Amino acid sequence: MTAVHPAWLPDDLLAPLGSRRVRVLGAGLLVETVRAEIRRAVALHGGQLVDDPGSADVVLAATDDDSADGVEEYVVSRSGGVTTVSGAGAGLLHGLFHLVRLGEAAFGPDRPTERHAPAYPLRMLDHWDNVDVHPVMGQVERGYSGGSIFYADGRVRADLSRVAEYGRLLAAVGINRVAINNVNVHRREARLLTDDLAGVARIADVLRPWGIGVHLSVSFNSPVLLGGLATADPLDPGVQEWWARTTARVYEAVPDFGGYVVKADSEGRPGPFAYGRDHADGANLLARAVAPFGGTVHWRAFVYDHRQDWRDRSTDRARAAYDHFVPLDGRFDDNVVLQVKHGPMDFQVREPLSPVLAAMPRTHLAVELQVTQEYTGQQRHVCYLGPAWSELLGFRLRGPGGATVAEDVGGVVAVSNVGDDRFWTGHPLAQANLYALGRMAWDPASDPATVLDEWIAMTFPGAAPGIGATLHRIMDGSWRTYEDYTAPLGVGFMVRPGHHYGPDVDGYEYTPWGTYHFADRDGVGVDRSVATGTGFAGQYPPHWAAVYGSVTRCPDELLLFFHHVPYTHVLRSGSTVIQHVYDTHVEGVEEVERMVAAWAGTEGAVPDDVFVEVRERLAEQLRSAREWRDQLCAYFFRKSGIPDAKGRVAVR
Ligand code: GCV
Repeated sequence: MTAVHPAWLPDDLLAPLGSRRVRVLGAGLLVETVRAEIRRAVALHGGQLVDDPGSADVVLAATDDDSADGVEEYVVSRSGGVTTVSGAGAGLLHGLFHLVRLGEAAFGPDRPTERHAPAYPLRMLDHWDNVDVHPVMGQVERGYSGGSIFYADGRVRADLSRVAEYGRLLAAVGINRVAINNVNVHRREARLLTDDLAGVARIADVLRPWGIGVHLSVSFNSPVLLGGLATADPLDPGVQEWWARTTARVYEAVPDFGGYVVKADSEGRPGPFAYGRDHADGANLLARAVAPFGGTVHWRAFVYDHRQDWRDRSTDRARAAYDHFVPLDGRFDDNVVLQVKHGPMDFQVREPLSPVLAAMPRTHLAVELQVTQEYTGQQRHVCYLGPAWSELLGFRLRGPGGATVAEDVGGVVAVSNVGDDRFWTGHPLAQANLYALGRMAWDPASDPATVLDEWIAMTFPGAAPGIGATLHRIMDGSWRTYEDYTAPLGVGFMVRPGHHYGPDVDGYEYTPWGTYHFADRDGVGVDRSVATGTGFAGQYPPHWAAVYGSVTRCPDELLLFFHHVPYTHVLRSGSTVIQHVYDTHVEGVEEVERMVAAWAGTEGAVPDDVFVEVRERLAEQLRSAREWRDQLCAYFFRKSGIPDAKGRVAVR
């Protein structure tokens, strides 16, 4: 078996630190992790772990006793030829990885003192891993990187060394929590809460030294499913007592357990609606069970009617989260975090921001992102998502001059893209998305292009000159390229139902899951204006309600999300809708052709295994992009009867 890929922590990267004389001061679990990292680095690169204060080139000093809950900030300074990092708790660990990132630059001339602190205490990954292999979804739901790193053969893995390596990678980018099972909690996975606590505790033991806390997704129906109760009604004293008792046992096994993640009344999962209760009743039930132990409940706002009738034009999936949750603002307990998908739909390549993110000032909110590329090429396509996340985290949902989304929320949660694949993420370049997620959750104002360069420099430290620029060229614009050759102008969901890979313009159009484009012979798009449509545009604060509600002011990239327009409608760009479809699809494929050619030029300059793996995946990306182009262009030509003004698109 080939060794697991080191991702952004290859041994070579430790050379600047590992070749020096390093002193580590302090005691405790996380300081021991720092010491072990230094031992590893100096053993590889000829340096030394020293005790003598006079002989150290580098000092890593714990400023307080450490704990996973501790303050995470750190300070780096350089004077008199000595680089010093100090931090309490996980801060020292983050500071260590900051030195690794800086490389030789950390040991140059004296530097001004730098202070670093995360934007949020909550920087979390949700794993959609099943303990068993699900007959339809496989072991990792929407996973494109092999099986689970946590479970094998129907139980928590006996050998968790891969999880320890994962913890190290996550600590190096600043992630501090993971939820270790699928939010779609099936019967077997539900039992993690009760029968398999020893396994959960072992995972927590392995991640704790990396400053990472463990959370569990639980079924709202657990009292019935696991406890044999007749009801899971949140207002039933027996149910409350069951959760309190069960939770106390969890904390006995895992004293620093993070809390529960819940998907309720969503896509068939059980929830409070069955008992005539609302989501605040449901969330507070669990919040009160974890509160005595300092735990948190992550309650997902992904609630919509997945059994709607496509003939009914008044039901709009986009409205659902706001309609369900905004009236509950102020009713959630203090240890509830409402976890809101970034868009009102479902992780499409382009969506507006969810209006919920600006509408619940009395509720703790976290924005949920998707690192796993369900709708963005399933890790067969290069699609670097840093620019998309940067755009949405920096978006001023309350209007110009208002707070950014990053300022409005209290944390970032993202669905992980990792599996037991040798490269961790299937596509080797998809590692950059996990890296960027961690870095941007730490500092949402990070420039995604800089983060990309950082990832390239760390992952390919020995690459020949110029290779970094080539990789940058391939990856930096790849999200917009993906958008170009797939669904146009914000319309979304033109994917094959079920697995969601590849084009199918009408795939979801007549299903119970929602209706997405309403294309007919005259035009395309969903009217979500207040005046004539579903009214969704009116859920935004006044500035964006006015912009999105206006067919002339709405940004091009979201036009079809908010309006139904003729194919001849002239966009703000000056192009017509139909010509835009042709242009972006033709140009998107041309861009993928350039990506393929650029990658060919890296042969011999990046490791062979990475070269071959990426080359094969790019070949599939090109095939798939052409398929998207041909289907989309043919579909809209047939609907509109208007040919490509530039004559490039075949009339089929
Ligand atoms: C875990 C989408 C995905 C589902 C996922 C769901 C969710 O609908 O296709 O696989 O379920 O989102 O976020 O809960």
